Amino acid sequence: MTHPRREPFRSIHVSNILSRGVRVPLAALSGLLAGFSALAVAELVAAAVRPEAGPVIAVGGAAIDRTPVAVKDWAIRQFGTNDKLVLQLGILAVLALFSIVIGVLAVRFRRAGAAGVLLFGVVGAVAATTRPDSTGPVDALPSVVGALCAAGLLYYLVVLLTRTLPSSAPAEGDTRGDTVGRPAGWDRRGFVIAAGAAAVASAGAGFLGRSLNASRGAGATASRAGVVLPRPASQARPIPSGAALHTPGISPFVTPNKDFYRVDTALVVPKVDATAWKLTIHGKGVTRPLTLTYQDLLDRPLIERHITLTCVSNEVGGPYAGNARWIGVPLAALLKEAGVKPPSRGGSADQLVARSVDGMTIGSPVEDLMDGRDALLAVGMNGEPLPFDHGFPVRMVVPGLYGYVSACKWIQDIELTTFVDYDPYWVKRSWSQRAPIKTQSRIDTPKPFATPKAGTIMVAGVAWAQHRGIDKVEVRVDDGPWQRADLAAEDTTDTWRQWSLPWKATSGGHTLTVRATDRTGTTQTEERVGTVPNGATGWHSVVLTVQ
Ligand SMILES: Nc1nc2c(c(=O)[nH]1)N[C@H]1C(S)=C(S)[C@@H](COP(=O)(O)O)O[C@H]1N2
Ligand SMILES: [Mo]
Repeated sequence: MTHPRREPFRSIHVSNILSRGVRVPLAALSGLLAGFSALAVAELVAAAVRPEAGPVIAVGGAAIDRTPVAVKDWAIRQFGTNDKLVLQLGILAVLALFSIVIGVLAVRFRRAGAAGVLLFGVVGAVAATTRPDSTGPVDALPSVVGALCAAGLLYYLVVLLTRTLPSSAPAEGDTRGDTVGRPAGWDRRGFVIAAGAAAVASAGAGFLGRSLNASRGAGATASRAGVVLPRPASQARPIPSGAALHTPGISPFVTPNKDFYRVDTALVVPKVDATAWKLTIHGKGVTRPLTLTYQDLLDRPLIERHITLTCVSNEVGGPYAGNARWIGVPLAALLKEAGVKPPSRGGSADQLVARSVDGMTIGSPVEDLMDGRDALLAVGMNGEPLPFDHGFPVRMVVPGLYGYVSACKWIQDIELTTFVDYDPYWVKRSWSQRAPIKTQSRIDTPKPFATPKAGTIMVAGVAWAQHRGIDKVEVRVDDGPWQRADLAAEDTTDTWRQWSLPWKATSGGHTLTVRATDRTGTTQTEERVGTVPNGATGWHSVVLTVQ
């Protein structure tokens, strides 16, 4: 047998037979590069479609939509407000792992590798088009185009890795003899160039996509910066001196915006340009449908109120409650203008469904919104336009109802309907249709497992029963008698109330427990129930060791 002499030229291109020890990592690298390029290209395409249609956001959002309540509650408990970051990192980790697997598989089964990548594209496309904020089939584009590019890239890289040698002569250095039949060679130079070019191009596409997506919010940011909140026609009553205690460690009476809890399903905070924003009010029993601009709202008489907002997912003693000074348009007046009547006066709609720009739906009882309480279409929070995180340009705030049945952020549509006819987002996910806030009290200080010195210790915290008011807070040390805490002055029944109690602490382990009584005379029940379906009950206690 004679072999043609290998020309020096060829030996630059096909320098080696790929040993198994190198092939697997290179195949894995090819997979990773394909995954990275898919995301990068998708990001760029998403900039042309909608940032929210990108695969990571879409898959993350779809995961949130489908997460069982128990898992969602667990995630909120474990990760708090970082839950979304954890979710996205998780998605990236899974994607990286699958990319590696697909890359390694592709060396043996090229077509299967490419098909695996396409399958991922399909998952992204389905997620994007089935999200509640989807604008249609076009949302599939980022995932589809990204996956096509990645499949092509992976196929090409694998070809370079497993190119058949022009001569069947074993190349220098290959002593393993583990190749059967015609040995596979690899185009080292070609691979390095292709992989490098793919990495650079993907990084460029990804970077460009990112910056285009970021600049999309520029109009919204400018519109927010341009807002001058008018003086409210009706100002919040001044906070009574004595409503805000100065006990170290207690929640401040007014929660600063930067510390205000945030609970929503948005992986990308919606950036809405207020100058282009519109709100429509329509539906059952609406005799005069309304369309309002942001300026229309600012031109109306505004009211300013302190209202304490609470999340139904707040566990006993949990952090998801905050008190802010809101400025907004009274919703009841707008509803009246639209011809809406509450059910008690013959109105045909008993549920108002607010819909946000990100497809969230939140349903509130029309009766409650029109019973005289300060239900607001809020534009301002603690003296500034709503922060983006808290619903800019406009959100609802309703005293006495948990956020998921009242506080729609980034609102854009109000539809009057009935509880029989429509289940909003969380109701479809096993939460109650109606959810007034339950009376709760929380010990802010001392903290659990604190080790203070014996002597007089200030026990202090907050209690809330929005729209009913707090009448009494009691504290119990271990199994001792209930002792009445000192209540700070009441601002309004719609705000939480601070309380404190000096305690002569003796050394040893102790359990402090708190309970509140609202103005209807009802004392918080000791019975522990979880947050699902309409809010937790039970007494908050803190265990500590006095030295
Ligand atoms: N668009 C939209 N609005 C929303 C939500 C959401 O997920 N999306 N979450 C609701 C819930 S469950 C609560 S408790 C409040 C929280 O408001 P905050 O984030 O401003 O504190 O917003 C409500 N409004
Ligand atoms: Mo909530």
